[in-house]
Amino acid sequence: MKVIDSHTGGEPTRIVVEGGPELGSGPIAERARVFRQSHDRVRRSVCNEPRGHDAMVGGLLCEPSSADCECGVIFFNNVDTLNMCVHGTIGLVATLAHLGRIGPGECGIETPVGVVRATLDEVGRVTVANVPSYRARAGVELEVPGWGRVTGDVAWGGNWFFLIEGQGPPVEIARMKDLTAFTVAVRHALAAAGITGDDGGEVDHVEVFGPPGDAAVADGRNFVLCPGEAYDRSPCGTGTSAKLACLAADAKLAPGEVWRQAGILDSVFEGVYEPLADGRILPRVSGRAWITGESIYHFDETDPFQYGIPSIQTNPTTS
Ligand code: PYC
Repeated sequence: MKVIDSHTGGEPTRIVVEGGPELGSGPIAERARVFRQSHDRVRRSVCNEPRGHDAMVGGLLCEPSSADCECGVIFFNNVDTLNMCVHGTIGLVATLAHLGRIGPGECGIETPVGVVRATLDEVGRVTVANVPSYRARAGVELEVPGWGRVTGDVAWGGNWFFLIEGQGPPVEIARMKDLTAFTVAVRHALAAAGITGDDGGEVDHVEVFGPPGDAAVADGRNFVLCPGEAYDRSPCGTGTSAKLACLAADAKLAPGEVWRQAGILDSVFEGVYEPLADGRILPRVSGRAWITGESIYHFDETDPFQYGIPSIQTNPTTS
């Protein structure tokens, strides 16, 4: 198996470019189901220790089923497959450029939740026209054991998010452990209260917003808990899309106006949106990825951890 590593605003992406499992030629959503059901050891081999770590996001490069796409991709992390991943799509585009498969311009990428279109510019910046996004519920009140009452919005940006403004620990990297404990507790409380996306999907990303470190470069800073217990080192592109949907719904950002979303490391994604006729928005999120390495993986029958160490999730955190 051959993989190419990159990072987007600090968040790693590892694309499997050769030696992945055979998943057939159906739509990527169907192939993602087969991957999840029958090839979980590939996910573990790529993302979990000893080759990976909890923050790693993997992507399996696939042939597209739709003629207007350059490729398909199935993203996954240390615990499961992901519906969509914008930082990973930016990493995928950098990887395809590194391989000489694309140059500057636009390409279509098929994901389990729809086709996204990515544009690579001459200096390596990538803009992803993400899947249509929307706010499903506003002002949801939640009792979070150990933290009290928390109010937030449920929104879709390619994954389901619970967005919280100005509550919980300060959004600063020095408070990363507290932010993780808070957001894990929020996610458990969402599940316990039966709060899901409006398609019944788990709200498995929790996003907390605070003021930017430097208002000259960003409009806000976020902390995003991903499925599992790792936080996104980047500003999270699906999370930025969910934020744009909430800003649009509250009439706080006009179509085409730029929102500069900093992540917890102060790397910045820029987002704009276009309103769609059905009330949803089309978000466009821009950022940059850098290639960090290439590897060939070896699988030794005598190695008890050839397919990775299963990740252990801790109990609900209440403080
Ligand atoms: O950028 O969309 C994103 C993302 C999702 C999970 C980690 N990054």
